[in-house]
Amino acid sequence: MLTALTGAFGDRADAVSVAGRSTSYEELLGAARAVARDLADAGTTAFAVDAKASLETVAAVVGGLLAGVPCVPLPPDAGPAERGHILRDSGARVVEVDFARRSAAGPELPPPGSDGAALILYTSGTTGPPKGVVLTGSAIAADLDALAGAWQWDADDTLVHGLPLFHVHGLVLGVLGALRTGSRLVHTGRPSPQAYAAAGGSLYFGVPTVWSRIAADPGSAAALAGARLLVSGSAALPAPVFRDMERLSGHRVVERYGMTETLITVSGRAGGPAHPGTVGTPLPGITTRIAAEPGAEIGELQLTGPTLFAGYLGRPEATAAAHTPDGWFRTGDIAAVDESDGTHRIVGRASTDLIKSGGYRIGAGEVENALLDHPRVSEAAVVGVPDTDLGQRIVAFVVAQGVTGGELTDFVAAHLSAHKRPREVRFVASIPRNAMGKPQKRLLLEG
Ligand code: MLC
Ligand code: AMP
Repeated sequence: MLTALTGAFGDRADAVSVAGRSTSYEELLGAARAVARDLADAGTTAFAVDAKASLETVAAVVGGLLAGVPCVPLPPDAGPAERGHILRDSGARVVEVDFARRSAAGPELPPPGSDGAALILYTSGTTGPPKGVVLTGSAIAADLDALAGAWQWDADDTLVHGLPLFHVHGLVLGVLGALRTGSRLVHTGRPSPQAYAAAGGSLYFGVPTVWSRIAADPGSAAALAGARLLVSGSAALPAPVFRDMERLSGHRVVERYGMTETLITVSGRAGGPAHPGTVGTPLPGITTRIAAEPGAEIGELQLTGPTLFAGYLGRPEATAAAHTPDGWFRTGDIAAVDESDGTHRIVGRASTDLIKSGGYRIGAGEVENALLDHPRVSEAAVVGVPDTDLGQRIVAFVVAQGVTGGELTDFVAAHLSAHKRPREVRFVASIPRNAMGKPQKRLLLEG
């Protein structure tokens, strides 16, 4: 998977640059070997790293791949509830990396075809705490090769992004993709419009919130005119943002669709058509189908292919429930396919209890449980409300006394992580429920 580290593309002092610090492939390999050696010596079976945007995080992930030990990247601001759950559930040992420690020798690159768990990424479902998604090296390699083909992504590129390093977008595509294609990587630390504009890259990744903020800053958008390809994903790119980016930068942003469990499966192509509201066609090796009611054109998107996860860690029932009896993965997304050219359109999600805010996937149930842990809260219902900046923003309806909305927001941010905090708290006398006791969230929103 780590073709760049084999010397296939030569070396340079600034091969990988993260939040203002640069390193060569040789130095990165040395630091990763030191991590790999420690993992092997300690007999570690899974390890966790505080996944700040840093060279240490890159070295840790690469070290895990060298040692064949799965890495669990922790959101760096995860509070005690989220962090404790992830560490207990995965059994991972927290490892600290000193990038200055280098090892000349160590476990060599694993032979092609070795197929253990490479990453365990925690992601939210509609209820309960996040589940560990087990991704193998071969699934990741298959996805990156398919994307390199679709985007004509190679060692002549400079990839720029500023996305978090504990999810598929920033870590798998944004770091491992660069190390497999040999493209230079510039991680901007934060994904600000000014940092993207200053980076001088050829290939840019962003979630829609990032593109929307760039489109609102015409100077930064215009500075991307010299790039080769701008790619959006992790949530739907609003049509006005697509059009503003085209007007300001001359680029029609290419959209691609994916999930933690499936990696990226559907995408537009470099040089191919790009239309707002569409996510392109399946990547080579991926087969999709729409499970629609008779006569309907939209339905659940289901898929198969070599990029799919190996299961939810320790949860065979949840893994089984995520598949159809004939073995297709159920995405939970509602989609439509244009019969003339196979272009896919993501129309929405089957469940309103999975929220996408700023490209982060957040389970309503997880935020509700955190709110209910507050001694002053007796009932809570959490929804995603349309938001021009974030796609959806988290709104919490609570029955509570003697506490302010700000205090509840801070409570969730501190216990889970900042991006799971409600952006708005509404106090209500009661939560409307159906006969089963399930909150009727639509009534709350209409009220
Ligand atoms: C504010 N902050 C608080 C707070 N209020 N912290 C604690 N308590 C409070 N009450 C702080 C935050 O910590 C942060 O600090 C700052 O305010 C800004 O908050 P934010 O929510 O982080 O920033 P925001 O501007 O809303 O973020 C927008 C964003 C972010 C686009 C930068 O949403 C983002 O990075 N999204 C990317 C998500 C992603 O990569 N998803 C991919 C999933 S994979 P500080 O100091 O930290 O700034 C996937 C597959 C696929 O979906 O298809 O790709
Ligand atoms: P995650 O597991 O965080 O990767 O979130 C996956 C979800 O993000 C998918 O199930 C979709 O709902 C959503 N998603 C990803 N890419 C797109 C896209 N291009 N358009 C619409 N939704 C998307």
